[in-house]
Amino acid sequence: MAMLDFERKYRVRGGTLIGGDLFDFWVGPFFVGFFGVTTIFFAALGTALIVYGAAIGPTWNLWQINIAPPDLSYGLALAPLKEGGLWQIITVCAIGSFISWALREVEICRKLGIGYHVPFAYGFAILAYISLVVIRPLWLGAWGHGFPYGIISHLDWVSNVGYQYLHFHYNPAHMIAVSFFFTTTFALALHGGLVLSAINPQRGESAKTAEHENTYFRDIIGYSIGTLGIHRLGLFLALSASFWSAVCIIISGPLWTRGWPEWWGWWLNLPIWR
Ligand code: UQ2
Repeated sequence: MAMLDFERKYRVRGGTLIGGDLFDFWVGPFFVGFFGVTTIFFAALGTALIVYGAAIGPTWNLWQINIAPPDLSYGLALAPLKEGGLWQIITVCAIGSFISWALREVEICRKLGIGYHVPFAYGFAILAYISLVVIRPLWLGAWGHGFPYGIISHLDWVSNVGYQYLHFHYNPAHMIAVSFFFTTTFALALHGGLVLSAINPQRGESAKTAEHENTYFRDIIGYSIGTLGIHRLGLFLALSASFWSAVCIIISGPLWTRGWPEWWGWWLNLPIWR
């Protein structure tokens, strides 16, 4: 079906989660919807507060601008604006706009009659962010455990938190997450390479099909996961990377306070070595 015919077919009322027909329209190519409005609202307010935070800060150097969470002494209380209160409101705006965006994705899925895979996947990214700035700080009893909003400052935070556990690469959940990140890039490289090899032919040659793709991998490793399967695998690998990233940071502090290398003592202490 041509795109213009399809537009007429799917640009219809309905599928909204809230508000009925209110905001059920498009602006150019963009669907608006109730959650399009709330996305714009939270994103605009959050961005304005970041710029305000930069304005009252010591630098306009893009790399050095920093909006820090409250001092640990504030615990889980609201802090004054210039003492981390800005960070707290910006965090609410970020979560508000991320979740609004996810719900707008859901409304578009409903209009199209497709599955919720995209918002479901995006939800894992939201989960990873919320793990860092809400779940772990709550569990540790202070918003000051959230990460600071700044290009260099958030890198420093990651480095400092890593060294706090002596050697973060010994965190078993971190190991699993990293392995999933690498496997994801490996799978996408295989998939991108395979698809281009088949359907991006040289001038004068004809495009090949899935049979060629299947045959390539059957010939080389005796197994092809299939055209649908590779996308299922890709989604699983990517979601697993986000999931284990969230696990690895949430357990650091709430469930394990010593160096991660020491965690492997359970292995050295197995009775089979004696
Ligand atoms: C495949 C297939 C595709 C692909 C790829 C494979 C025709 C177009 C990349 C090969 C992938 C395999 C064998 C799985 C590799 C496993 C891991 C954990 C990386 O068979 O079907 O469709 O793109």
